[in-house]
Amino acid sequence: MTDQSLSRFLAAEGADADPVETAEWRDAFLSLVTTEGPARARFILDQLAALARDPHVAWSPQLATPYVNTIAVDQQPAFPGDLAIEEKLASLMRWNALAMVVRANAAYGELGGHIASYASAADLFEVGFNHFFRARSDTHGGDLVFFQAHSAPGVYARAFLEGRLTEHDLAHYRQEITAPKHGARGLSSYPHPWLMPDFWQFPTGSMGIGPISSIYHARFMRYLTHRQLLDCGAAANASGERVAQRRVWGVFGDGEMDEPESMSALTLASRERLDNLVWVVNCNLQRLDGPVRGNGRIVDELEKLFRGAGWNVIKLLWGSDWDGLFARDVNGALAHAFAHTVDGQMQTFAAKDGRFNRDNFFGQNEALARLAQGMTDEQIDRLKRGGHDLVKIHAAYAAAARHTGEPTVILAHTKKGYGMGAAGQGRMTTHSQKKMDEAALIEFRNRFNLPLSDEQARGLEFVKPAADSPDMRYLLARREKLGGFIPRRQPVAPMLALPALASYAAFATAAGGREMSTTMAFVRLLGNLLKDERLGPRIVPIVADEARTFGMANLFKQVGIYSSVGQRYEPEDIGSVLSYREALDGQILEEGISEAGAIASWTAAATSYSVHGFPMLPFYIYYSMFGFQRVGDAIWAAADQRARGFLLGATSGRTTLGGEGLQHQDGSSLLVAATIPNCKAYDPAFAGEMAAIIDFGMREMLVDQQDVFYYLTLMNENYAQPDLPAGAQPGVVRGGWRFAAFGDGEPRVTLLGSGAVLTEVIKAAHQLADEGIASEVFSITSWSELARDGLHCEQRALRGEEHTQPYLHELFGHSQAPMVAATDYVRALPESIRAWLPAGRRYLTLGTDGFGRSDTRAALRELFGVDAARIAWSAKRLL
Ligand SMILES: Cc1ncc(C[n+]2csc(CCOP(=O)(O)OP(=O)(O)O)c2C)c(N)n1
Ligand SMILES: [Mg+2]
Repeated sequence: MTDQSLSRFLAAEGADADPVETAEWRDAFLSLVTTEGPARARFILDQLAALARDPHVAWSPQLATPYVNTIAVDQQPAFPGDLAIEEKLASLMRWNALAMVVRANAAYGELGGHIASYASAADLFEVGFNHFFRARSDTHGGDLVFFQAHSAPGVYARAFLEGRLTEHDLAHYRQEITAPKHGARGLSSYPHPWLMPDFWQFPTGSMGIGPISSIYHARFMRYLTHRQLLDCGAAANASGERVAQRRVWGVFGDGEMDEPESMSALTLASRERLDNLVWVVNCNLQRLDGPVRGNGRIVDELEKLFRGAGWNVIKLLWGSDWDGLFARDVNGALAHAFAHTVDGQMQTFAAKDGRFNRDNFFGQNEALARLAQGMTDEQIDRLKRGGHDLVKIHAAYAAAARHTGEPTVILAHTKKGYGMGAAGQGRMTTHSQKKMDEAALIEFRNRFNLPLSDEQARGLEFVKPAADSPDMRYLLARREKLGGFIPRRQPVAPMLALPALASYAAFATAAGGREMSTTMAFVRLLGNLLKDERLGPRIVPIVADEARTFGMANLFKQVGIYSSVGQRYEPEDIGSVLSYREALDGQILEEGISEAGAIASWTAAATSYSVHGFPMLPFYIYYSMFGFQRVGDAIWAAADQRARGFLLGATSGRTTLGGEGLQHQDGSSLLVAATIPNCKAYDPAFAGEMAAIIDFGMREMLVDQQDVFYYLTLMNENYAQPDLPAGAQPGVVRGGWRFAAFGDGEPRVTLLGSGAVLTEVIKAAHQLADEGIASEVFSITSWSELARDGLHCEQRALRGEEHTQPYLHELFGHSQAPMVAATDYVRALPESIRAWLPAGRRYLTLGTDGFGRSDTRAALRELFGVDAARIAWSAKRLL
């Protein structure tokens, strides 16, 4: 600590009972620093701190530091670019981003969009684009950059200057359907890979998903490196150098930090020493409704939180023009004033002009007033916060990139709606402002020196300098140096060679009536796939502290649990064949009790094909109730980024799980899964079906490169597993097949079932046969695939296009017998196919609507009415 910063600190601390004594201590410490150096000073402080922790003293260190920049002026590196050009370019982007939002809303008031957020984040983005964010190229794997979603107009504005988007495209912001009709490219509201598959990589529109996802991506890059699959650059070597480490950058909002997902994995990032991860939190002190912490300071709060979680914290609070003020402020009047200014007040200072700030901030006391002497109101108005100063931002990013051993967060202080003047800067309502009147446009033009006539400004014309201008050449040269344009999503990936079904799943497809649960069968199948020489290493088994529940403990030994530090202890069960084995090249991702973390891991692996050009195949197995219900939004985001992989909802079925009760028994996940367009959801009853679906899915995703993912429910009920008949696979994959006929003569009823409840359906068929009623039984593997097929056929027919009959007609068109369907899920699931059944067939559905409760399977099935007796009874009623 320098003399100056110490005095600032003391000043900020408040009243001092004995200033003379304080000064003696202070002088002693400063002379120690001067004569013995900082290392010795730190040692002495550690000694004193140990003493001070004596319970009688009860000292605990302050985690917050004064409200000043972490990086001292003399530690700032020289700015390695052309400041004037970069500022000019940033101004153009600000304008074009603003113009596209205002134009869209002038034309169609309903389109929405945001101006104020990018206005506050523009400089934070631009320093990244010009100096840090690397694209994937032949020589570098590229950085992963998470852009704040509602600042997307700024990213489009840059792509326009870069020549990747045209003026015509910008004019179609948020008009994705109309744009192609006008020969333009529609620009999605927020980063959506689904909608712009060659552009956006990471969806961040749902707050909190981006932050947690960025952490798990950074960790997944370590996993790939440690398993020697793909070198993503190592952490620092012994001499502290790091060659070409690929980084994950995320620019997020200060309001967004309140999301539980944003915060939940901070300690994972530090525990894993993810120095490949840098977050920039744009502390504009505002969210949508108002201040993030009007009565406190969000920067202090985040500083304490991140520091406590083991992150390197860089505060980027004040711009270069404050340097002189701080230098002259020997008594720490500024730090003291900041320590007593809450964010709500700071926001008011942002919203008001120079005169107001002179009177109300610098006017607080004599010392502050003296500092502001000699400055005009205009100069006071233009005093920049750190996050608007390219030089300071660069210094912070460079320090973050250099930092080893910890992830870094940069807390960047900015003004929301920066430069929007009286129309929006620092205003409570600025977040949702989408209109600017003519005077405000002219003021903005003036404020940023834009090369626009009054008429052009009023007409919201987009600006782009000539291609051969120094500005444009500079812009392109910077990106070329960093490997090309970003964001850019690469949809192509090498194909993976897959083993034949019979080589790894014969035990399931030819089970010969052996008893097992589909969960056991899946675990065995996974174990076999892991042994495949080519595919095996690409598999990522993921669990959230439920591996033992699902009988997967054997995999601990077989493939090991990934640990970035290996295993530093002798496991208690070391002699056992199921020993808990952690290893640097361990394959299982054991995420502990964090479904949010596990699904983020799954997403990182499931998008590796495009993010890294290196396909991986994740299998995340979890309690099905804690999937779509608990982390549904994260799954939705994974679908958006075209994830490829398997989700396994185990211990599924409201009655099959038995004793676990209301909060565990899942009766609805398949229904939610069906709402995700690229999720193929299955409820297989038999091990052979499960294997056939996984086999088909692997080929669809890894060979045919389709952007789909699979959800399979797995059950824990043991029952006899029949052979999968030859030729059944296509029907299994399409969603259903005729399992068998029961009784003598023409079947008088048709019974449908899925999952474990199919066993009840089969029992019912036997009972009916005993009573002389013949039936046929269909195994429905996927209600949602059947419904989708029906809908698809119907739509084609309505449009007058060539169409086929729904597959349901193929399955059920041959008979007029009444139908009864039973599942372990809410009735809406089997109801979803009703519209596409052959005309005239009566159809009754049974299901498990309502809350679960704990009891035996038999009791639960009786209660919900999905047991054999009720199924048989229902069939007879229909007859
Ligand atoms: C999960 C979720 N909840 C709410 C929103 C709506 N929303 C979009 S931006 C925003 C405010 C963001 O504030 P902050 O994170 O501080 O970003 P700023 O615009 O201030 O940079 C809100 C509430 C959302 N996108 N996602
Ligand atoms: Mg904010």
